Amino acid sequence: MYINTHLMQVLYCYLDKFMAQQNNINFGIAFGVGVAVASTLLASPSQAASLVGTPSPSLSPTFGTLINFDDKATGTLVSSSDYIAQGVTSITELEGLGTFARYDSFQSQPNYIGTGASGERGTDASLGWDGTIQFKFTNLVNQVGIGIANSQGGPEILSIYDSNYNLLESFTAPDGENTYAGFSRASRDIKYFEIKGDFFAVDDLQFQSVPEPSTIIGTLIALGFSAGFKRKLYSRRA
Ligand SMILES: [Ca+2]
Ligand SMILES: [Ca+2]
Ligand SMILES: [Ca+2]
Repeated sequence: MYINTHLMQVLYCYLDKFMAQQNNINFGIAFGVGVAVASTLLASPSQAASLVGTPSPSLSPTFGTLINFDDKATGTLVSSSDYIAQGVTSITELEGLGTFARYDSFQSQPNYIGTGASGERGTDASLGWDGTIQFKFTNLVNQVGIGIANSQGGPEILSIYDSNYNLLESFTAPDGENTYAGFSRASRDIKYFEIKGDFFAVDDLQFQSVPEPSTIIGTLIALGFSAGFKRKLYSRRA
């Protein structure tokens, strides 16, 4: 918060200089320094944080777009392209285990998704419902969450990746029959969200994309330039 407030002060200072000295060649140097300072401050790394909440029927937190997998009949296979219209480019089970489909849910009803009783990788608890479920988003997002049913077997590990498939962050979902978990980040840099586990199903995917501070700053700079340019045009016409 300090950085953002300080950054705004720096930019306002240079925008003021811009308005007052637009015919002064020194402005170019001053503005350049301002942008350089702003860029340096913005280069600080995102603050990452895991998110833990409550699954349906008491879903918390709620944010952005919700996909509850209840739009098709129980038993319907999950197709990679099912939720393109909602902003999910693809949904894939990366290990090719079992039958990746909608099953009776005890989170939001009637469905959650998983690999079913035949989805067993063979190196952990022999209960089925194993897999690595990957969501790829159309636009970069900064917050994601998913309901996880993980009553038995090994743990469920959540991971997020950037658009080059570099790992951004990973954590193990809390133990419990049902939980809700995900990530909330200061920057909009999440392209892929994966859940890898032993005996689990997922429900109530949520994701959202809120403007980064740099986007707001960029808009302010653009508005400043635009206002100054228009003023210059008017003064030339006069
Ligand atoms: Ca559901
Ligand atoms: Ca297993
Ligand atoms: Ca489990």
